[in-house]
Amino acid sequence: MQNELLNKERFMQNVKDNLKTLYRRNMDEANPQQIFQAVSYTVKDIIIDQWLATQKAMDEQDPKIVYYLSMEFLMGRALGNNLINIQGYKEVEEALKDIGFDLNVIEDEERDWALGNGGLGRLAACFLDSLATLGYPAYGCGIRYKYGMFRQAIINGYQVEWPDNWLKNGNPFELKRAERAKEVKFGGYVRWENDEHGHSKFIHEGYQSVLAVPYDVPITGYGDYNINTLRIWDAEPMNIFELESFDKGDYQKAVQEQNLAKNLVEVLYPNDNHYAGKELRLKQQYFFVSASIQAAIEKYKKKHDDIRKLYEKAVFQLNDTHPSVTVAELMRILIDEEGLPWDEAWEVTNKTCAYTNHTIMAEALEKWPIELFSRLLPRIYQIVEEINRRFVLEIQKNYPGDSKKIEKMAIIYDGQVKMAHLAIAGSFSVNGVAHLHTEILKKKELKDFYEMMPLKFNNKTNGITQRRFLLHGNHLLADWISDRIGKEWITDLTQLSKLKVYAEDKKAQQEFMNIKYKNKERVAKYILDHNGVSVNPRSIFDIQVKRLHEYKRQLLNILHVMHLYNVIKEHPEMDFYPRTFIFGAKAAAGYRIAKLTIKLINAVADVINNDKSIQNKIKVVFIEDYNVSNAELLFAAADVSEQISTASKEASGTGNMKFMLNGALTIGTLDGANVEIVEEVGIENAFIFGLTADEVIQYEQNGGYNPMDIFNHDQDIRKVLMQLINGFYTPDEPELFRDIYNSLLNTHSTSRADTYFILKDFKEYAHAQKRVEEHYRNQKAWAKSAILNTACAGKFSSDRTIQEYVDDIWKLKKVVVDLDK
Ligand code: DL6
Repeated sequence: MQNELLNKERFMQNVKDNLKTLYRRNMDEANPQQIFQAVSYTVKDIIIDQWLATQKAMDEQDPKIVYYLSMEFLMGRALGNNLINIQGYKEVEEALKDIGFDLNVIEDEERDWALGNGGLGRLAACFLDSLATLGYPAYGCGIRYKYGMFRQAIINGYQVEWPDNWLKNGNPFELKRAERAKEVKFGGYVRWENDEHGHSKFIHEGYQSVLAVPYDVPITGYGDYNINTLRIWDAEPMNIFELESFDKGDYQKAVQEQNLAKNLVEVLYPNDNHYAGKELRLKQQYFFVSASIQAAIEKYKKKHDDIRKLYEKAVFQLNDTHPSVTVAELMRILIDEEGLPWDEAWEVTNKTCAYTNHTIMAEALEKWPIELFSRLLPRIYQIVEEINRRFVLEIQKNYPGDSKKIEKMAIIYDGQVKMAHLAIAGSFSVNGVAHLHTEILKKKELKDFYEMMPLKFNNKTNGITQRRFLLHGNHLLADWISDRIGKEWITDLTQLSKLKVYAEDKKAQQEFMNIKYKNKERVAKYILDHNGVSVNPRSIFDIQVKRLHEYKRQLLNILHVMHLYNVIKEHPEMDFYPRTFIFGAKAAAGYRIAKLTIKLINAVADVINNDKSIQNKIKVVFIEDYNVSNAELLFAAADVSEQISTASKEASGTGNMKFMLNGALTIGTLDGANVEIVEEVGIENAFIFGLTADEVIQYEQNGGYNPMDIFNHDQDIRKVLMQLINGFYTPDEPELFRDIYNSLLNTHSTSRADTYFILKDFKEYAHAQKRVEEHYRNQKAWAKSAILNTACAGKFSSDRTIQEYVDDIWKLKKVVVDLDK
């Protein structure tokens, strides 16, 4: 076996032994789920020594550690990824094949670890993979939600949400660390008391507690792998066995604490780029932040006496504002528990916290009513008040007499606690996630902060891990690449540029397109099995998979499909290259217009897919329950990558990078990281259209534009829009899509008509789609562009992103692990 820790015979023997101890079964009696569990435990056994060795090396070398604090880690499945990273995938695949099992089928037995919504959570997962691969000491800190991102079913064209009971069969990779549990307190009141030395001391009383219990999950790096840890916190009642409290008549409190623990980690909030303001969400935030910071400080104090130097050994990266209560929690511990004076505590906090902004969408900005915040976290609120008082003084010093600045920048204002402002004030670094996004933060969204503290601001363009999204997701292409340029790309993605010489090589072009074809066949089979729709792998696979959000403009895509259908119906003789439009998206459960858009896509699919007269020229497919695992298949099979957000709205995007890596050509706006993708691959190898970010911002500042002008003058668009309200797609309910129609044209709603400039960009989008078709007809030209997309994707590895975080923000040193020690 490639990995010397893996010996085929021993591995299979261990699988058999595990089957016996876990299920009292022999191999020939076991079902795929049982095999999955037994194989996973065997892999864990292999990993565990290296995990121990990494921990030991960390203890000895005492490096600075990054704690990546995130409400979301969208990990996907672990088994395949671990096998890839310990370099044993093919060997285990063979070993299982020898006894009649297909590793793919076994992998399908694992439920996705869907502890995240979309881009932000998946980025965190990619970062963990890169940190381990590069050998940097890191902990991911998050929540062990009992139910992750809901499972989506499509019933009668509508999204239906099912609970994601991902832990139903147990999680073979996790380790419960009960001995590391921490108490987290909510509610109550605070008072001050003088201690025996006359120092005033803070007393918190009447609170409810929960016990935060960590579950550790190994994060394998690739190759000479380090094993880092993802620590996800579960909640248990503090006093479950303390009958004493019943004796005191405190039955009520005991029950409340049990309920608190039960509810706290029950479910992930399914909102992406949208803040719902729920009390439980703030509880979740404080819960995992408090437990994680307590654990980090405990670890630091094992080896160090001087808490004022915490920042030399720890950095807390705040993944968006969700964990920004870290700033105040750290202050609390430093002041109340470690006895530091305010100024010293503030200096330590400021040198230890760093904040990443992931969105400019106003509705995603977290702000909590003072009433709720102070009731739930009374001591934390006091600290935030004091941080705010001092921050406002600083603003006044910088801008004497300018009350507008205070209005715009204060942490507490208008009855609300503004979490982004707290994060910025308390951090030494503030970064955006793509060049354009960071510029918009500096020039617009966070302009005042940037002007007052320019040195804090920096950009870190996102990245993705090639181990999951090429090596695991696209075996055929991965092998083809390795045959041509060797395997270094697996840990150094810039090596892909060596593929450029193949872009015009006829044989290479053919092989590349053949691989794409095979991957398309795989997806065609998936679609037939799951949707009952037969699609032609020779058609252009045009894919838009991401969360459903108005700004991502799935609506633009489907309106254009409706337009194409009209054109084909009107001109049946027209030469039209067959196209399969594939969508995959979950809508937040309460996001009405997004859910209606899903229904529209499915209604259009029903009509078009069943219209024999168009001879299969268009097929429309909605992939149910889009998730990390089926995403891997889709990226590998895409010809066209739809990245069509309203310019300025998508902070970065990471799906765009995954498609590019797999040789898809982008049709997109100059938004987020699309800008950098085009810089790398050349505009001639992508299809760029639409308003620029500056133009969008300009329109927004002038109150928008009038979509009625377009409706009145453009017959194609008018026809499509009328089909939304004349029952063309839903004859039984002609009014079904009225709200979508209204959102584009009208008037009835309080928000601007066509907020996301769909009609404004429609014509250019349709034109760009024509260019796609023309380009695809020239298979050589297309193959050249496709190879170049893969060859130019080197920049978009999360290894590069992590190295930039390390160099500019975290200042970490690699841990050297010696397995023989
Ligand atoms: O940075 C990761 C990812 C970006 O690629 C997406 O463009 C952005 O929309 C997403 N942001 C969020 C914000 N959620 N909240 N809050 O998911 O981050």
